[in-house]
Amino acid sequence: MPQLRGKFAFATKKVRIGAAPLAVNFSSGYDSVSKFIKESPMKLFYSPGACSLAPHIVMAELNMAYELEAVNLKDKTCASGNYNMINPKGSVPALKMDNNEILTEGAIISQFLADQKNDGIIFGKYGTTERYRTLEWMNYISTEVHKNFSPLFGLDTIYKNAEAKAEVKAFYTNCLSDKFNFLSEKIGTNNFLMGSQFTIADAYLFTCFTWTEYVGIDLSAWTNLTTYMNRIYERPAVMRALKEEGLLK
Ligand SMILES: N[C@@H](CCC(=O)N[C@@H](CS)C(=O)NCC(=O)O)C(=O)O
Repeated sequence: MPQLRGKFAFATKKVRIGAAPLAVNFSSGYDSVSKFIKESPMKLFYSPGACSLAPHIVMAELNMAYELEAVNLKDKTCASGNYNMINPKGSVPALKMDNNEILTEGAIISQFLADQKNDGIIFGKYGTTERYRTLEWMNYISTEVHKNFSPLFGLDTIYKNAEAKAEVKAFYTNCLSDKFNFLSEKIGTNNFLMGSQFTIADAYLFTCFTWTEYVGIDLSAWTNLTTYMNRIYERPAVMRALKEEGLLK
């Protein structure tokens, strides 16, 4: 498994790949998603190694034209200025769609991106069981895996008391270990979460697994999961996304 660098500081670099000046339309306008006026490539606001890596991988897998803009999550700045003006939630990812509206929530951004191609490969087509099974995974990863990592990232800043810090760390590490046991059993010897086909759910789970070393969880305790991780690392689109975020040595 390649060593990742950057240590997911969620943050500091300002990278812009072919970024055009941003003209943001702040209306939510979710109902007008289908009425795109193709103006400029979509732009993903990301922080290196953060959960924004998942939709970044999806864009690379789909081989779509896209731009990237790094966000400093500590001071909420990016090349376009005050990130809170772009995404008032203050978190990454955010996607500037090609009608200039902003879409947030990583799990939804990935679905939106896959639906642009709508070939049913990395996300099942509307009405298929595959689509809802993939969504079932997306929801599980978002609520049970991703969000149980979050407290581990803030330990040093939140807890000054070493004992409290250790207790919280043990609690969330155990919690994640339970999820990893379940995932290991479900993945088994399959190539991906959905069996033989890589989907948007794998992009998301892979992203979460890249955080294990940083939070001190040894993923090698789950052989199925390290095999799964290595398989995903080898995908050209994944390597591309990691390189674009400056995470590959
Ligand atoms: N509900 C959001 C949460 C995204 C999230 O947790 N982003 C983290 C990075 S992985 C973040 O931006 N944290 C900094 C902050 O919220 O200030 C989603 O699922 O997209």
